[in-house]
Amino acid sequence: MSKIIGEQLSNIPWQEKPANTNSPVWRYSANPIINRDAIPNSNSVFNSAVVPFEGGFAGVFRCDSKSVSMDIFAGFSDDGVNWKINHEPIVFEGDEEIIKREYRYDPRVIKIEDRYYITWCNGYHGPTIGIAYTFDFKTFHQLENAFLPYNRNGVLFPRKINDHYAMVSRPSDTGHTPFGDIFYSVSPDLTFWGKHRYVMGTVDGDTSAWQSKKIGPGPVPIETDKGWLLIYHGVINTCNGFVYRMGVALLDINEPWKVIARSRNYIMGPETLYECVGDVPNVTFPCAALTDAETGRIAIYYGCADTVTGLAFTTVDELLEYMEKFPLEA
Ligand code: BMA
Repeated sequence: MSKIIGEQLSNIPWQEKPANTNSPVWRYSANPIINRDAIPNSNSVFNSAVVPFEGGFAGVFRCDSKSVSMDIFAGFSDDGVNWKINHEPIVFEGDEEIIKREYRYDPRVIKIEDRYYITWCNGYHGPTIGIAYTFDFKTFHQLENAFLPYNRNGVLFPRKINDHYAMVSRPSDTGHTPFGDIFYSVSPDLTFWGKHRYVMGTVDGDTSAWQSKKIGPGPVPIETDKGWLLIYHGVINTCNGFVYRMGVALLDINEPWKVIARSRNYIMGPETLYECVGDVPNVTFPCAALTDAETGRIAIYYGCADTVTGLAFTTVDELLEYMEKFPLEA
């Protein structure tokens, strides 16, 4: 048995693994949990993030509007399954140059010390990583963008590592980025980021072709007694376009740019109708994970076909055993 290091959260959503499944991750039986019309003006609600908050849960949701403008909205839930999402997007306070909005999408959320931090893909003369904090999910203060454009998928670690805030991200381009590896960066103050280290990249050839085009970090890394569990997305280019699946890696606890283990097989990919059909077909895109230290349970929130939001389950042992069973040799 391996251990998650963190809060005991017996109230996270959970369903037992169905009998006769070979997959280390299994879907919530009533997926999708958030439909595309969850708020009056939404075209789609997907790639969204949640955290424990005041005995229940809070989240930041990517809602593309009916004019197909991409923005992020706060929401609340008692059970992590049924969500009430605000009808208006988050309004940020901060330096007027920085809070100017081009677009915002694919949020991640994490509590570090006394507050909740949100990172997202922020349009500032191209995509980069926006960072903001809130105490109450009502007022939000935006900090400086972490990096120069172009970058996507900025994901904070849930605590400082060697006295520094830490983030994994994926340098990119202005478009749909036909490349992408994961890098690690640190900051003393969440403003100045540096000491950039390469973590891991795509896999050429047919060893692990589902992650041959680009990869990017998904949920906030999960601290375990074996290292940081990183659930990430991997992309293959097919004759019908990109297909997004989920993978898992284990990173060194003090030097997280060092990869201890990584799965050759994907842990979940588009299979159901709501994952294979939508505005962008064949996308499963994880942005959050709730964990329970007591049981090792993990509830993954993921965008489905860029249209709706799904929930899936696994455990720390399932993921570690799967990496051992199907290892990607360095
Ligand atoms: C990526 C991001 C995600 C999206 C995915 C599939 O580049 O834009 O928001 O889910 O493409 O379209």
